[in-house]
Amino acid sequence: MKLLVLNGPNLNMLGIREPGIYGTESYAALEAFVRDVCAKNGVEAELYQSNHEGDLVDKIQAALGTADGIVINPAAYTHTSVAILDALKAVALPAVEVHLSDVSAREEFRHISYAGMACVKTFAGYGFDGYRLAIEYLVEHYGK
Ligand code: CA2
Repeated sequence: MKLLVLNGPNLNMLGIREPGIYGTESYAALEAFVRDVCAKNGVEAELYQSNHEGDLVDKIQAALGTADGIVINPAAYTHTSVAILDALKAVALPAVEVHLSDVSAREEFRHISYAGMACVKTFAGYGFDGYRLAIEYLVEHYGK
């Protein structure tokens, strides 16, 4: 199984600020964690982080025909981006939404998720482990 693991804006800043919300570990540590989970599950993974909405849309489109599923933390674009929602709908691959923090317990504007409307599942508030839950969910339900 091939998965695209996408991370949105500012997640490259992990561990640098706001450790109370996002933890103390770096983005490189998150990548290492995701690669380890994928290896343990026999998954081939492409990891990509961008601070730009169009880049994320391009990457989602490129997954069509090359990936079997998508794990996505759209970060702030979660709450604003109809373009990412439309891209996920367009490729129609099984996608799982991940958030490090429990967005439902934070500001009201974080309660809406456009991307989530095109996702089969959401894991929020589990830190890095949310990515493991998302990968294992896709393997269990869509693996081959
Ligand atoms: O909880 C999550 O994973 C979020 O997707 C993270 C986004 C936020 O806008 C979403 O509402 C929830 C923010 C990512 C920014 O990450 C930072 C990391 C270190 C320092 C500052 C921001």
